Amino acid sequence: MSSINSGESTTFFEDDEPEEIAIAVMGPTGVGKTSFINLLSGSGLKVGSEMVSCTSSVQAANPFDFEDYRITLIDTPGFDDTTLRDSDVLGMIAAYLSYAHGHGQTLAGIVYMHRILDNRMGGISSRNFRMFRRLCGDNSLQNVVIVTNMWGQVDHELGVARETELATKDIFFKPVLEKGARLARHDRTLKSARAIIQSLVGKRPQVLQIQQELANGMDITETSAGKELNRDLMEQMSRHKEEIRLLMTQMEEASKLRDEEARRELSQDRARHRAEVTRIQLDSRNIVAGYAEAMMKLEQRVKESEAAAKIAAKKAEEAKESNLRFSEEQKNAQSVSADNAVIEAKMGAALPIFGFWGRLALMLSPFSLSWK
Ligand SMILES: Nc1nc2c(ncn2[C@@H]2O[C@H](COP(=O)(O)OP(=O)(O)OP(=O)(O)O)[C@@H](O)[C@H]2O)c(=O)[nH]1
Ligand SMILES: [Mg+2]
Repeated sequence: MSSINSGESTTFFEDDEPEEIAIAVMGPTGVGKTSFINLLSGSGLKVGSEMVSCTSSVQAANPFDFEDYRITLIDTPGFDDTTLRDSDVLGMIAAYLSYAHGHGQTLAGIVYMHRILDNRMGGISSRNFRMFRRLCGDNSLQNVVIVTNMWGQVDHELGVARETELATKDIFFKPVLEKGARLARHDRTLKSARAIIQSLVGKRPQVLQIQQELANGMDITETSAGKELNRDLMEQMSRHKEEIRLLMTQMEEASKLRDEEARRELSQDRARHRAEVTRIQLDSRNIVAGYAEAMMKLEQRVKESEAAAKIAAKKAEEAKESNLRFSEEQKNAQSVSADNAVIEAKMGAALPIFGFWGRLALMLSPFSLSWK
């Protein structure tokens, strides 16, 4: 602890307390975001397989100390999740960021993950990256590291050639690298993960475009990310509609030729595309509601956690007092409920200790499996 003596009074400040910062991790589903976060923070957030999406909400890992900082890593679901609608993913990310900004908090950095084993920036990768660009805007790119991983799964020379392509082509990462983002490799070791974090700590936190837009009173559909999602959904829909038109022409021909089997197969195909059109329509209509619902749930859960923490702390205090009063036998009988109260009270005790990000992580953690 240091002190400043101003003559009349002495002000003490905690210069040995780590500075609290938050870093978000984004990228397509299954790219290794949660694994990266667990490695650094020692958390046990659930990791998925390559086939099925795993992280279904914005969740924060246990804060960990790194040099002079206490870091909270924020895990996010990817767009094109196999179980969530894109509108819900946008809603959850936007709500979390907007809530933080509303409380005067900004991210110190963002890690965007990309699998080097993907032989090109396919549909899912480029959609996620476009959404990421719209969420961040240009001003916060200084605080972005694009991380390539899964190097062990490609021939090294091929990986290096892909990395060069990603860094030098306009359709890939070149435009963001020119505006201050950096490219780094992660080889699944703690050393490389820490080097990535090292390059972000100490950066001046920046307001992201989506935070600024929502703070300016924009509706989520008016934000760049909201517009991009809608545009993308409409594009997907017109592709399906085009397919449906084509299939209908082919069905007519099959009917003329009395080829019943071909007609049935084409009809099944058409039903599949029609189902996709309905799904996309619902997703598009859900953009406003998805955000509103995520924000409402987040605020409600923070409120509930704060209230529960207060009650739990009081209960634990009471249990402690009554334990002291009762005989040894009575004390034993009470110990189970007292233990429960003590566990619950840990949250009550911890809430005032952590800073904003740690508190938010703690408050949402009992509920973080899903916001739905
Ligand atoms: N080879 C290799 N596999 C990895 C790496 N990181 C993660 N994986 C594997 O990739 C799969 C997905 O990892 P997750 O960490 O769940 O990926 P995620 O991005 O959080 O996925 P979602 O939560 O679905 O968005 C798991 O089987 C991991 O074991 C890596 O650096 N190298
Ligand atoms: Mg995950």
